[in-house]
Amino acid sequence: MASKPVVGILMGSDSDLPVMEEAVKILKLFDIPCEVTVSSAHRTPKRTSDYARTAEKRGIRIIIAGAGSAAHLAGFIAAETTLPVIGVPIDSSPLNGLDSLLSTVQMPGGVPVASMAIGKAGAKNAGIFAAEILSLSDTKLKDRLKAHRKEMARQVEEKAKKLKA
Ligand code: RP5
Repeated sequence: MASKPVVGILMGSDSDLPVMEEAVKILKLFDIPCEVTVSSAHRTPKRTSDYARTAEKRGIRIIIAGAGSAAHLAGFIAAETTLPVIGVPIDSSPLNGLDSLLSTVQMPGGVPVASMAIGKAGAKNAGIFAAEILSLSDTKLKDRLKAHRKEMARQVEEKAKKLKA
């Protein structure tokens, strides 16, 4: 039987999936069970609110929310829960995500959203950041995160060697 999800990934539209898949990939890499769903702050506000209000009771420990344009999804969710909320600004608009970045990062004091970078890099980092939070109470996960960093460094060294040759 699959373990219960501890990270909830939400996105404002299914068109955000190609970006948000980067977060899913990372969580899978670290064997962190997650659930993925679509819910919009403006198209389905009740569904989004219900999700945020029930997440903690269902065992979710961190929520990752990705949205584009006037991206209020992460802030909307953060308003309904004290779970850590990680926002991913999606580059789906004519402004290439600058609008989403500002909407996500500029939360008024009192209700935080941890904003990542725009687009795929941000979604990837959202997955890693969620893993880092969970690793505070999971030493095996912390070791795996350290090994992941080492592997990244090894790959850079390898590329540098090839360039030199
Ligand atoms: C936002 O509007 C979504 O998060 C998406 O990035 C953008 C476009 O949505 P669709 O029109 O593709 O459904 O709410």
